[in-house]
Order: sequence, then C-alpha cells, then structure tokens
Amino acid sequence: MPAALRHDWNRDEVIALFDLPFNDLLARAHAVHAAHHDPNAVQVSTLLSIKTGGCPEDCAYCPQAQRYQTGVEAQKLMSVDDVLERARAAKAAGASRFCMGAAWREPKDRDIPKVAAIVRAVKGLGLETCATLGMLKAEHAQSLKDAGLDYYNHNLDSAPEFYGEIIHTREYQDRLDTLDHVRESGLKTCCGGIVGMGESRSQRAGLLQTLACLPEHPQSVPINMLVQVEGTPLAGIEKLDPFEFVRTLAVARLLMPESMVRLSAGREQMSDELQALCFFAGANSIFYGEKLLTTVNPDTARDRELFARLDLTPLQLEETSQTVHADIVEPARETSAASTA
Ligand code: SAM
Ligand code: DTB
Ligand code: SF4
Repeated sequence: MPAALRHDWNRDEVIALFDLPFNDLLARAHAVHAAHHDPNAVQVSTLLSIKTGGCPEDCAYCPQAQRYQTGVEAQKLMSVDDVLERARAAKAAGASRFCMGAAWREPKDRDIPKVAAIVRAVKGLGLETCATLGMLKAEHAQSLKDAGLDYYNHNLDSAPEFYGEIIHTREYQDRLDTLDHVRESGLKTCCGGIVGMGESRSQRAGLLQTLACLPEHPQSVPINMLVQVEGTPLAGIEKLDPFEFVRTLAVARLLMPESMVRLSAGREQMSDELQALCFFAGANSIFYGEKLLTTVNPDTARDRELFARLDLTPLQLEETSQTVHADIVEPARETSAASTA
C-alpha cells in the first residue's frame, strides 16, 4: 500500500537518500513510481514564450534578463490569435497541456486581463493551461483561476542558502509568498528548480526538501538541468555529472510520490539513454516541442521515436482522451519499425 505523504523531511534524511548506492536509489524510486503512476505514461506539455526578453531581474541562469548580452530580443506580449495558433499546433502534435511563459518580474494590473483572455482562449481548445509570469498577487491569482487557468509555474530554483548566489533582485520568501497565493486561489502548483548551477549535493537536497515540506506537494515538479547560455553569468560553469541529475529526479520521486516529476530543461543536451534512466527513476512529464522559452528542445521526431523505443505513451486527459494525442504515438511506431526492420 502506498505510504502516507510526508511534509516533515529533514536535510540529513534527504541527503541519505542521495547517498544511497545508485542502483538501490533507482530501485526504490522506481518502486514508488510504479505504486503511484503508470510507469509507461508520460505527461506532455508544450511551452510558449508569450512575452520574451527584456526582464529586469538578474537570475544568473536566464537568457531573458535584460542586463546580460545573450542575443535574446525583447518582444511585447503576443496577441490572443497568435497564441491560439501555436496552441492549436501543440494540441495537434499531441500536447495535453499548454504552458505560457512571460519574462516579467511580476505582471502589472493592466497585464492580467490580457493574459486572462489568452488563457480563456487556450482553455477553450480543450487543453490544460499553465502560466509562469513571475511573482503573483493573491487577486491576480484569482483572476487567472477564474479565466480557466489550471496550473501556475513558479520555481524555488535552488536551496534557500544557495539562492542568494543566483538571484539578488528578489528574495526566497517572495517565491514562497507567490506559491501561497497560487495555492490559496485553487490553482494547481507547478514548482521545481534548476540543478547544475554549481550547488552542492546538500543544496540539491535542500531544494527538494523545501519543495516536499510545502503545505501541499506541488502537483507538478519540474527539474531543470541548467541550459548554459552564452552571456549569462553561469555560462561555462562546470557541468553536473548526469548521474547526479538522475539521482535528483529519483529523490524527488521518493519525497513527492504523487506529483508529476518533469524532466524539464536540458533534454536537448542529453542522450536517449540518459533520458531513459530519468524515466525509470520516476520522471513522468516532459516539454514537447522544438523550443523551450528561448532555447532548443529535442525535435518532435526524436521524441516520438524515443517514446516508441521505450514503449512510452503520452498521458491523456480524461475528458479529451479521444483527441489529444494524435501524432505522438503512431508516426513514432512507424519510424521505429522502419529503423529496426
Ligand atoms: N519570469 C518568470 C519567473 O522567473 O518566474 C517566468 C519565466 S522563467 C524563465 C521560468 C523558469 O525557467 C525559471 O524559474 C527557471 O527555473 C527556468 N529557467 C530559466 N532559464 C533557464 C536555464 N537557462 N536553464 C534551465 N532552466 C531555466
Ligand atoms: C520550468 O521549470 N522550466 C521551463 C518552464 N518551467 C517555464 C522553462 C525552461 C527555460 C529554459 C531556458 C529558455 O528556453 O529560455
Ligand atoms: Fe526574468 Fe524569469 Fe528570467 Fe528571472 S527567470 S530573469 S524573472 S524571465
């Protein structure tokens, strides 16, 4: 029988999980994964940057911060029609959730009705909706919920004691406050972080410990491998051992058994074999589509083939199960059959 969810992890307990022999950790994580989820189903979201670049914040990893010379051009908020066109394409390609990102510190009052109109239109296509717009006030969270938003993404990004080395323009507590507003409005929470920013194992444990000790486990937990972008302060930093990334996913699965754990940014730089290990360790969600916000994601043909080779199927939304996963399975099986014939 699945164990009760815990919210009282201490740091040493989480570090002890990281310190398990790799195979023992993966075996335990996979057992918990299979007890709570179909281990052959992966939730598929498509990401769109609806307002790109020009951000006043100083997040050391981010290509959209105005102060870094990364070549990302600042753009205005996209129109409802332009977003809808991209959402229709994402749905046709097999995504069940459409995630919209804006390079804002926080939305202004005047932005909320515009984003609400976008959310309403995308929701009308029968897609789940997610937005990530920066810090959020309680009344803004409520307006977005009323417009049909399902999830709000706001990451803790790192352990509390490492955060100050990465971001100076807002506090860890600001993030926790936004998460309170999101949860209290009835929105589902998507919250995770980034690894490979020069943090220690104890600090990776600290990120996961903080996530698991929130009043509710986030329904969706994106674990991003830092995508190093030229011009950002973190470009050129020593790369994290990929097996340590797998350990991070496995520990996330053990701490938050019912959450969807997303193998998030960084897949373009990963081998198929590494991604397969991530799915075994408990990852059951990805971003699908050739772009994340500003950086490259694996092309859809590669992902379709990977799903076919690993016998993975996209998790379907119950109410739209007949329509949402049109392309992602069938063409891949043909590709795979052709390549193994
Ligand atoms: N501006 C909003 C905010 O920061 O809350 C929303 C968009 S922001 C780009 C969303 C998340 O993307 C960040 O919290 C971070 O976790 C992730 N991210 C940004 N740049 C990244 C990178 N180079 N590699 C991995 N993850 C990244
Ligand atoms: C999340 O945790 N990762 C996504 C999504 N939430 C918004 C963003 C990844 C961004 C990677 C860098 C870029 O493409 O700009
Ligand atoms: Fe701005 Fe978000 Fe990038 Fe930070 S992560 S610089 S807040 S867009």
